[in-house]
Amino acid sequence: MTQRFSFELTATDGRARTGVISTPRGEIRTPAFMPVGTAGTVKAMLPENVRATGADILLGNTYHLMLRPTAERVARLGGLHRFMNWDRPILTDSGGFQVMSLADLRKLTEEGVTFRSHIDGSKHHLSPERSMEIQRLLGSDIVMAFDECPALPATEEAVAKSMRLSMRWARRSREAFGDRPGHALFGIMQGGVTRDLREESAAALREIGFEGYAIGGLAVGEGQEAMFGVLDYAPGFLPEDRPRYLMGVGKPDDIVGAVERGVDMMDCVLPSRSGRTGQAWTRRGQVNIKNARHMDDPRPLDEACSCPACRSYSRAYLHHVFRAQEIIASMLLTWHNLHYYQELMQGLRAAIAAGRLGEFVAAFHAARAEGDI
Ligand code: PRF
Ligand code: ZN
Repeated sequence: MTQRFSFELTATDGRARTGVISTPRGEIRTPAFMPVGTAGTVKAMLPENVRATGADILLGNTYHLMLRPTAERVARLGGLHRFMNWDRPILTDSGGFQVMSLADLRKLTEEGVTFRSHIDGSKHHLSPERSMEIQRLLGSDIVMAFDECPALPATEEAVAKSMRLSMRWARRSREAFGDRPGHALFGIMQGGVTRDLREESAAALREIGFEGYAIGGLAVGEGQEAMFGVLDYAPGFLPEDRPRYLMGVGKPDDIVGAVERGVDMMDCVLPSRSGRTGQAWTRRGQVNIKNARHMDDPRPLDEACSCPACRSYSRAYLHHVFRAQEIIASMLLTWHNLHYYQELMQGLRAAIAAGRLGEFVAAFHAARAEGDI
């Protein structure tokens, strides 16, 4: 192994950080946004085009891939990187979160969770040990510990009980993961919006020891103000010299607020999913390309954007192909959205490195306040 997993911070501005995660499959510039490739594809995009938007790493899902085509089959075919034609780093989520939101007839015990597939009703089991095995079979570079994310609203007592189960599962995940040079295991903090529980969870994870630490259990319906409230203290409970990953976040303004509060990595289906539903994200906020006001508009989505959708097509064309349900509508809008997200991350990284994050964030909010052209 020529290159082990490592994280180097290169600059900070207030609580915000910029740096580089090094892995045998390449570097991840932080703060990083990870496009979601749930089932072995970032929907509507070729991997080389996802790379062209500026992505250093993709997210894949244990839950979806274990059901179809199965982790064992992916392993026989040479692993997920080769299977999906993406040779850079892949982070895989551990499955528990998706079981709770997607699967049928779930049964949770100390040992793990039994459930039925949302695809064909077949019966399956996940535990810390099985999740580690699946993520190893997939060939994931960054493996997530197996956790439970309680559905909100929940009582503080229920959140505490769930968090403590997740911390026992985190220890079992660490033991089952073993020693795999070049691969990383991240622990996941839980504890809802309760400061003491977040602190207890972080202490438990630090005691076990991980290559990186995720903040889970947020963006589950609590609202941005409550989420930022937790992010005002939670990153500070985690080791400074390890990457911090905020799971499942978010909208562009969530990302900016999280980076200001010391988050290094994020993932979200929003840019890819909303591309397929006709929503574009630009410097000036959200644009719904379905809207009739675009029907005769010869201008690009964003004249300052250098993505293929903005360089070569009008709003009128994007509106037309979306209304006509042409596949190119999903392709172009997804490309634009991923490009916009990665340009935002590059802007945040450069601003932190220059000690000008405050100015950058002020300009970000000012452009959005102007609204769409
Ligand atoms: N745990 C895991 N995956 C997740 C979450 C979590 O809490 C979230 C919460 N936003 C998104 N994805 N394992
Ligand atoms: Zn564009």
